[in-house]
Amino acid sequence: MTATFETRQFRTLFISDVHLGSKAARTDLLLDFLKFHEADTVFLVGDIVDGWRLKRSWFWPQGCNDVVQKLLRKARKGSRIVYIPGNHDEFLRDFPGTHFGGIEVADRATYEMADGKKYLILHGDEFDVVVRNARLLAYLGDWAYDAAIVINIGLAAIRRKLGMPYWSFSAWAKLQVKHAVNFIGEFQKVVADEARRNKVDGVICGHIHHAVMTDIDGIHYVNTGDWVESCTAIAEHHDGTLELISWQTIKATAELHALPSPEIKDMQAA
Ligand SMILES: [Mn+2]
Repeated sequence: MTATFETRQFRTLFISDVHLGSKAARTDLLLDFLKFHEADTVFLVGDIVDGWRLKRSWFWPQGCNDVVQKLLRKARKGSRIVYIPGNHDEFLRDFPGTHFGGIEVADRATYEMADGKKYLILHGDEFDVVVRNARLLAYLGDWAYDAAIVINIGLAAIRRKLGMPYWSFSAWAKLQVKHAVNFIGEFQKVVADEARRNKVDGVICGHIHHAVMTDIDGIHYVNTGDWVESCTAIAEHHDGTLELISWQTIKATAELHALPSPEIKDMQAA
């Protein structure tokens, strides 16, 4: 049985890590989410399309088209849609500032919420190298940190030209199960540091498939999560308040309540 929902209207929606083209993408849930959630602006915070997976073997079921159509339709109906590429859809990084079908492509963005607070919006993979080599870089200092980020971006571009896949943080962190929590904490700290350096109040990113809204030393760190496992998004209300929406949980709960009660079932059976 399908539960029905009231459509919710937001100022902004933030979605990342859909991985269209990978078998794990929950296009059914995302379509459903997009149906019941409207916004003036939609930020796609990277890894929407899994270019690396598609390169290995083409997998593009109807659900993927439906998601793309739904987003293009939102753009046609007047939503501003900004696509910030991640490491899995880095083919789009060659096209910053371009538009396709009403969707803007940008490397990263600074965005002001309705309450005047400024947020840095980025995917987050550029900090992988710092997370992996945190101790070494802390020892070497600021110059090494900056150099490491530049080298990481350069190497990723070369690997991309050579057709080599990007190293995946989330896959790697999962392999290091025992330490995964530390890696996530380190990633969050590094991204919050970047926000601080950019003199903004907060940061919204994706990449590590770990949705959360938390304060890290005075910076509001927000992660959109993913549509592979957790099926989460961040929404900004018209007063600037942010909400973490766990669509999978909301849907499961609603469907549980939508089930006919045992008495009704008995009556139907009779
Ligand atoms: Mn990523």
